[in-house]
Amino acid sequence: MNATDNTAEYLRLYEQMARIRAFEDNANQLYLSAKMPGLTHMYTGQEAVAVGICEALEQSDQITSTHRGHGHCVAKGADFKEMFCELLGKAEGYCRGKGGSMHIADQANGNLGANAIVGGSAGIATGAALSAKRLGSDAVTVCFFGDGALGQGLLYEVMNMAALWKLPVIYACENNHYGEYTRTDEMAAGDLCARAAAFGIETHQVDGQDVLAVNRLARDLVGRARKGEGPFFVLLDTYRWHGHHVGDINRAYYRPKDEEALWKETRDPILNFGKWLEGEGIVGADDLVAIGERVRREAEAAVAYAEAAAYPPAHEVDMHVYATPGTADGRREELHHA
Ligand SMILES: Cc1ncc(C[n+]2csc(CCOP(=O)(O)OP(=O)(O)O)c2C)c(N)n1
Repeated sequence: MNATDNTAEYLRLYEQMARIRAFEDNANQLYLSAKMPGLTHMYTGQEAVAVGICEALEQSDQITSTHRGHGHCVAKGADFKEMFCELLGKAEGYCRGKGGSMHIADQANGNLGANAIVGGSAGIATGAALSAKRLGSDAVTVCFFGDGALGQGLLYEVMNMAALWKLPVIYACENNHYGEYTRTDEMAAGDLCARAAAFGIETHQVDGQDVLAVNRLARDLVGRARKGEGPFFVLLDTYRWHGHHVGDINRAYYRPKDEEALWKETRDPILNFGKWLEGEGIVGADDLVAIGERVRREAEAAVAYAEAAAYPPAHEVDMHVYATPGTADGRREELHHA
């Protein structure tokens, strides 16, 4: 098959990665201009992981995310305006402004939520997969987590269950080589995939900067998980461009500047995919510039919207914390007054 046969899919992969980058650039600006309360963790540099995987999923499939969660959220279909409102604590945000960057959930699109607890979403993802299996749906759940979560016991408890019960879950470990300020090889012993393989889980490794390679693998594994061949474990080699969080500016004491430069200059997933698209004659340079401009305008318009949006009223301070049992979407249904 000719590469141009898949033009629409390729352009979608490119645009979704560009949207994440534009979102993060604007989130960083909001922090730097002191408009955003608290800190946030940039996903910049890792876009091919979230997009390659989420583009292999249906809207009804589910994901769980991490403290570095904006990329997963955008890739699974979230709306920029609701995301920026959440970052700025506004009432129209995904959690009515009460969760912030690290707690965005978007159940309508199958995003069960970011999670500030490292490894915390592993139990939720496995539970979602168990639920899908018992309900007889063919939904697949992807559990995104960082290499730091490999130090959390919960992950091993749930991988054991998932393997025993053949659950439709994919554990996607984004190895960006650092957990906060420590190199992964200084905190995780041995072969990382061997940890999952010990439970009899089929494991895969893929270049997390290559969106096509990630997407190809994800399509295969999602299809197989749907047929009951799960669970799977995928190790994705990637790199975060920014600090651990937006306030982590001077990183030279734990991460060499030339290492950062090398990843940015030679392994930018968006730039490299763009070059490939051009080289294959699928798009021209102008087309890529136009996509970049479009997503930048979309992000800026959403920021302006969020800046002008209202904060929740003071009398709602103890509301919207717990969902009413039995409702599918706690945010949109009538909620308990806590
Ligand atoms: C249970 C727990 N321990 C420690 C922390 C503090 N903490 C926040 S992020 C982080 C590093 C996580 O590294 P990794 O999982 O590799 O994700 P990355 O930040 O690299 O995306 C740590 C230790 C936490 N949030 N939760």
